[in-house]
Amino acid sequence: MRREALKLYLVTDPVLCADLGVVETVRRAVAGGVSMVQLRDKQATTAERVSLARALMDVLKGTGVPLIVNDDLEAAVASGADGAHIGQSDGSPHRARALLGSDRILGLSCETAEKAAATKGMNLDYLGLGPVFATGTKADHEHPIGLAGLAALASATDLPTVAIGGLKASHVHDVLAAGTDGLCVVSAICGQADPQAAAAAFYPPQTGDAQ
Ligand code: TZP
Ligand code: MG
Repeated sequence: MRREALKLYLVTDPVLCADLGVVETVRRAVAGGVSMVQLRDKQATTAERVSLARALMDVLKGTGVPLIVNDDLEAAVASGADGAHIGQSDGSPHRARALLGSDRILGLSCETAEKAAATKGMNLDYLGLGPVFATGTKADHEHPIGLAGLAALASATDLPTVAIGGLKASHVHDVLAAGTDGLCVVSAICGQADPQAAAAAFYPPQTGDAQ
């Protein structure tokens, strides 16, 4: 995968997206510059995830924005999504890679530098690092690592990395300066009245940029 795909990684939340819906939220957020999308729905069945993933792939067609499915390897494969993301307690990355095949993207969450360093040889495409800050979006999240912790985790791996947890547009500079490739967000875009503007706020055009 391209490292640049991690610049602004949107993780969907069906509750926060209830007003517009997940599909419309993604459509607008991608128009605002989201570079990768993860379908995350803890309550859905595999069949429901497959169906939503297919609807999202329709919206993403031609944009070059990859679709990743959280946790559910079966749904990732059955839907034809671009990859899957797993956490430390979601089974072995080796098994996930075997199920996904070599062409799909596989990401893993890491909360400590030890876990990030231990990913060598796991055949992963990227690591999700965090939570950087405390967040109400994930009830059972690990202790926040802060920006200094983020820098320590990022330097423990050569893999592309994306930071997650309590991140807003105002954090872009600090998170990239910590050595990561981008920001992964839920509530900064999901549930916002204007997801396109919310996404565009992360990387506003610089003066002199071509329009
Ligand atoms: N994993 C670690 S923190 C988190 C996940 C899924 C939630 C991040 O949500 P938000 O709203 O961007 O803080
Ligand atoms: Mg998980």
